[in-house]
Amino acid sequence: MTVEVSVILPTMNEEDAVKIIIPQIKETLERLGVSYEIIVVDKSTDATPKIAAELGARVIRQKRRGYGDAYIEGFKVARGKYIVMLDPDGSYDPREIPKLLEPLLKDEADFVIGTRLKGMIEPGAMPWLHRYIGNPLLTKVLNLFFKAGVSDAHCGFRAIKKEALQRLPLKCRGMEFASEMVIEAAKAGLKIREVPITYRPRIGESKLSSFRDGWRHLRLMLLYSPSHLFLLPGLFLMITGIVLLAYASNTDPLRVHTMILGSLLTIVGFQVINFGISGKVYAVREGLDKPDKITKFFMRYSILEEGLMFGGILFIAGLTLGIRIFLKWRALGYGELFEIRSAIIVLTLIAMSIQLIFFSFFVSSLMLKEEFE
Ligand SMILES: Nc1nc2c(ncn2[C@@H]2O[C@H](COP(=O)(O)OP(=O)(O)O)[C@@H](O)[C@H]2O)c(=O)[nH]1
Ligand SMILES: [Mg+2]
Repeated sequence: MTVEVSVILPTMNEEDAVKIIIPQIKETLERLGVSYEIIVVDKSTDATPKIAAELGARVIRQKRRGYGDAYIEGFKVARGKYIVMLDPDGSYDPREIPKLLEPLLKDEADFVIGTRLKGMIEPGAMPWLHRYIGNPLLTKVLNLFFKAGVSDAHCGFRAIKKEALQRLPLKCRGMEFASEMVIEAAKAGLKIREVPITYRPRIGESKLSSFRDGWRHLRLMLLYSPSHLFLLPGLFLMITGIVLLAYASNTDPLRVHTMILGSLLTIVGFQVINFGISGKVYAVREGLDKPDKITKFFMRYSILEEGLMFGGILFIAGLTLGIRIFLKWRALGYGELFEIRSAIIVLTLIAMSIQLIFFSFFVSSLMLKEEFE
């Protein structure tokens, strides 16, 4: 018999909840008239797996830990053309499954995600910290970085076409899996549809740890988006630095303090940009990211020679200015000298030139594999 819908349920000590939820899922899908299977991926020490099996679910014992890992294991064995995901903890109403399936069945979407924030949140269902801070903030960052266009990135009530799911390289083992799935769906260009749903107080204890899991979502988004992590902050630092240097370089000698700050920001900003470009080129080489204009520019054979040339020019400029300071000092009979402002420029130029030279070698070495292929 072909299975149309696979419902995957991750469970960690949910014995009181699965008793209620699994029968509701069965009833809903039977009424909908589709063939289905219920897969419980379990990491419990209580009677959850036993109860689930008695209720007709296929129970897989999870070897590792984690919410993401549970789904990854569940996906491997799911046979349905459509996959439904939900926490079987009483917080999501299985009777809303048809609402999530409908856009898939009508082929209006590849991936459907519930939204609690545009739906209903019953009193006591979501802590204040998640409702007004964690969830909206992390969802905003996700939309800004990855243009996913969702209003509730952490909603665990989802439905997706199996064929679309297979295109997503999902790896996260923890709760941040929820973000990863949305990020990869957006990157893969899946048609994403949101459906307002109702969120109710869960039965049993939450397995989520607000700060640790919140940070894991943020960490993932930063690591997956080198341009937001490196390029934009790097550019900001460097531009601020250059502006400060220009503002302070040929006026009041007391502005050397401003120049020191300017020099620091310029050098550090330049370094952060170098890291960002290297990171992006690496990600493209490893197939984790698609090349954009910037990476294409840096992934050329001659980037080493060009980098060495520009690095050399910066170095010579710094050296020339340095020699001028030295000559001035010699003319003063190696006596008292106040050339700190020029010295700061020398320092900045030399530091940047050396960074640029080694950056060029580094980026080129990332592409060695390509050259020899
Ligand atoms: N198999 C498995 N399930 C887990 C694990 N961690 C959490 N879960 C389940 O994943 C679902 C989501 O966790 P929950 O505590 O409800 O987090 P919240 O909905 O974000 O508050 C629940 O059904 C949990 O029982 C795990 O390590 N393994
Ligand atoms: Mg839950």
